[in-house]
Amino acid sequence: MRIDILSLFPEIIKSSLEHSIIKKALKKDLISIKYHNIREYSKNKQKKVDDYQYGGGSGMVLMIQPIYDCIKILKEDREYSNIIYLTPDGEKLNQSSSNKFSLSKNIILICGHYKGVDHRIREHLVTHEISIGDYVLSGGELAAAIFCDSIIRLIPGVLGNESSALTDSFQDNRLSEPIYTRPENYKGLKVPKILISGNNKDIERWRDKKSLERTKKYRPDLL
Ligand code: 6GU
Repeated sequence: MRIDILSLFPEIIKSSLEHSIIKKALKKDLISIKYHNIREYSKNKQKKVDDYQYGGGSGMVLMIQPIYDCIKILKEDREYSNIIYLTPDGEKLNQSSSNKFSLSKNIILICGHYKGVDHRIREHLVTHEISIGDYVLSGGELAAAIFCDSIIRLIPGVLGNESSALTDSFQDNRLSEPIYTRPENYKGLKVPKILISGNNKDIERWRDKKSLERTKKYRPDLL
């Protein structure tokens, strides 16, 4: 998979995707991420990328020209099935849409800033508008990093143990069960006995029960 990210502040995203699992996926060439600073595509002498909005109103709007040109150049070299604009008024990302996006070959991500982008970009260039939740961030960069992390870890070969993504919370619309590691007893705080019993069937049943209990308690909307 190749991901091209258009942003005014690519460093914010880059630094979030240079560690741990994602770093390994990059090293193994399971994915490549290219960063494009929108400002570098501006044809304006002062490298201006934003302007006031037509009709009046506060806040600057990202102009269409730099984003249009950058996408045009990228499209000359390969096809993109998903051109995604990250925006709080987009469709909310969830595990099911992450699974779908993780199957893409090439993705373009557009990070808005200030008031947002000229709406013609959304009307004519973008295929999906994605939000990461009902709250507003200063820009799309952190949302882009979250989007990338959530889909990259689902690409086969990225996680060491293939099954570990399948047992994540949300994969079957359930929260995951509680997990523990050594020591068995820490200052009197004990690990549930069943997990040390060695009885795999009982452990499986216990995990299933706990997962359901936690979902009922914290996210009944999932059931
Ligand atoms: Cl994708 N962008 C911004 N700026 N704020 C958000 C968001 C995205 N998702 C939730 N809040």
